[in-house]
Amino acid sequence: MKMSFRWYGYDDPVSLRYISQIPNMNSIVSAVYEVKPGQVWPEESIEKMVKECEKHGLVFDVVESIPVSEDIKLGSDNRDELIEVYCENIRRCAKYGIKCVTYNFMPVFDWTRTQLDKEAPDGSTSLVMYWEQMKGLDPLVDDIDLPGWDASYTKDEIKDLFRKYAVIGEAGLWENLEYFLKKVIPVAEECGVRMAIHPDDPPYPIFGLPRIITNEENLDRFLKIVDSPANSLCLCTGSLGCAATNDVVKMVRKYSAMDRIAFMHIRNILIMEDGSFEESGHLSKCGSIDMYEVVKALVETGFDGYVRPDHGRMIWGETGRPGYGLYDRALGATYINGLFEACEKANK
Ligand SMILES: [Mn+2]
Repeated sequence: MKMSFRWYGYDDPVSLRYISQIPNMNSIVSAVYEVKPGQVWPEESIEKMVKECEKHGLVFDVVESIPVSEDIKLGSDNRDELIEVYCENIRRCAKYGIKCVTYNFMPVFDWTRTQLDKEAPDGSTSLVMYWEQMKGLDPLVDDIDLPGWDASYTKDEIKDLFRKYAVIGEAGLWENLEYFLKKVIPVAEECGVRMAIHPDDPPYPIFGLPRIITNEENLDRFLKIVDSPANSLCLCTGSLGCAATNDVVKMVRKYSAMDRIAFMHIRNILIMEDGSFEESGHLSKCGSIDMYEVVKALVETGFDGYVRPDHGRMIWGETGRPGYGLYDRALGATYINGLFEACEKANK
């Protein structure tokens, strides 16, 4: 496996220098942030990031993400144009050494939480989603302002998007995903890039928006649309694990054996009785996912893709981007390194 770390670019309070000091750190996961979704990434921006990472002994070879425009997901009239921009971005990334591109196909919002700084008894804080805090909210009636929801949309734009997604539903979203994959995957294949779809977070409908990258049945369906290693998964244990019905370890073993996992997001979550969840420390005993079994499944199936500790709690007084501090993600990386070393030695 290749250990990696997400870096939000030059404004990120976590520096490349600090990231490079984490044992076994290899790859930087990042993106060009200065252009809007749906636009072509300037080559100089990609090249600059590659060089900046090189200075610190790191490789910028994973992109997270090239965002997919709502018009592609909705199948609007202008989608061909936007898909061509998308393909051009894949070509440009490949030219500068990117091997894996992560994206998601979630309508409107990348993820949903109700609070980003829930304090645990030990004083650490983390992201949570409590159904109690969601109860009674209706995006078509209320002004919903959940953390992480794109503030660039006006209230009316949000309502309009919700109506459009209600019309196309899950069936329409599948069709539009298929249309996208059939154009994009051949380009990725040609460039030697593995596209890695991130599961929906959480993996069930929120406010009636369709969600399709959610469970084993749907992942099977997704992988069959284009049966190629270039059409792979970013298997996020924390996202899929939010649904107690998902057997994450089984999914990891199955898709890794098929060589259809390009990227692993490894983090733990604690599912509560009512289905709410808290992002916990990485250790198995801190959450609902058995991390040892996840890593064991990867090692036994010969996984050689990218791994990153996904989110972390805020600990030791660190401030910054919720979920993306240095300290707890570094602890996560170290823990994951330890599990890999132990599983690899046992597997010899
Ligand atoms: Mn993830």
